[in-house]
Amino acid sequence: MTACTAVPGPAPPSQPEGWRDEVSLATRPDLDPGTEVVEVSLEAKVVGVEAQPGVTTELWTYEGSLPGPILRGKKGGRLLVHFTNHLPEPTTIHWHGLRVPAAMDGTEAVQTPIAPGESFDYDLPLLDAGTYWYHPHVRSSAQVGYGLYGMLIVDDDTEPMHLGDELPLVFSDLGLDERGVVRPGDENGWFGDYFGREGNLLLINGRVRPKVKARAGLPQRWRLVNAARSRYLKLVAPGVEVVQIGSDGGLIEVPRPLDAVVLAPGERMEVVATAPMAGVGRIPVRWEDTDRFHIGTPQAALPLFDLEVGPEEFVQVEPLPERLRDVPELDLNQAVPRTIELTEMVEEGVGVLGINGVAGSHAEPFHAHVGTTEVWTVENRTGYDHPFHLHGFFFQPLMADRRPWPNREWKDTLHIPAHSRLDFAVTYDDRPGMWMFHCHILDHADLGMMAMLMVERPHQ
Ligand SMILES: [Cu+2]
Repeated sequence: MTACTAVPGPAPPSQPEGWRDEVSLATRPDLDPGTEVVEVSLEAKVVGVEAQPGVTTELWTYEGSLPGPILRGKKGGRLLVHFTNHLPEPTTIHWHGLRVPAAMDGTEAVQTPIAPGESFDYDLPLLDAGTYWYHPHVRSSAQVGYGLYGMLIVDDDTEPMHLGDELPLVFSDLGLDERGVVRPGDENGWFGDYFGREGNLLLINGRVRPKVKARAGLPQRWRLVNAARSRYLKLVAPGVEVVQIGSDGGLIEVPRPLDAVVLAPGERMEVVATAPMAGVGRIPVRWEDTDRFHIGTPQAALPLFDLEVGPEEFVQVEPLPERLRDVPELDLNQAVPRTIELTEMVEEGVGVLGINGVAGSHAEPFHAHVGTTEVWTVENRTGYDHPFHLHGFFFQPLMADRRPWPNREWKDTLHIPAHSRLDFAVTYDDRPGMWMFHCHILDHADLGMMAMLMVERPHQ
């Protein structure tokens, strides 16, 4: 606990010693002596990683670790990343969720991919506190599938309260053959893209079924990222009290109790998880199938990690505040409507995915203006689910009557169920340039469910 008190007394309650050792994530040394700027070097390279006990698998990594190191800065500060590519092919880094200048967004629309042996400096203003992640935006389904992803946290020193002992959790999967060799990123061609490749090995912070210790009754603040290329995450922790406190863009307004954490690829969530007093012992936290194809026969549940609840005595802690944050409601009076359809087509005998009937690779960009607010209607015209991701700007999901969700939050990735539509409102702040939007089942993006949005200053 970080709470300070002048009154001497017993030590504050704490999680068991070494409680998160098995899921620790690498960090990078800060090369800048000041407090405002965090400056790190980051290399992408191929190394052998022991993802399964006793089996070394050659993976594509940031700094040799799976996931990549946790990068961390402060709201109002800057993150400077000196990136070098030692992979066998070009790459970029996209900073998922950060409101960066367009030139720093890491897509091929704004930068030439960084060739093997070359370097690029990413200069990232940190405007919003929250849980983010970084990954390539070149051949992203394959490169993410090979191991390139990491968490990025932006802290807010003015956050009023201690919400729990922090546990960053990066969910991903890995497709390995029987020898432990990673499967080709383009395995099974368009068919693999169409279904979205799901790895057979489920990982939490790069480990198979690690152990996390917990003290009964003492909250843990889980920061969750779904970094899988195509797999949805439904996380079920039986008996554990789980309350959502954050979303893609930082804290939500009011804590929200959950039965399960559901994250589409690309989404983040922060929850406060409290192990129960009763049933001290091992709680298997599991992955469950969301049946994104609506087949009706979900896959069997799989273990993710074990929560080991120790016998320490229960200590009463402060309840969560009733209100976490104010998220301002966007003014929709002058809002411009925009309709986007997620579509599938057949071209030359194979299935192709697209936006408004056009595959991304040959689409003209959409246009929007700085300073305007738009209401997007995203309509999923296919028979399966897609997570819709808009680069560069947070949006506010709306209800069917176009009022905001009652418990407002900022999103950048939104699950759009099959044959359904969702509306959201977005205001373009002054960061003109070329942005992308796409399905975050990265195989679907590669198959064409991707488009560009040119945001221009008026009279430009
Ligand atoms: Cu999709």
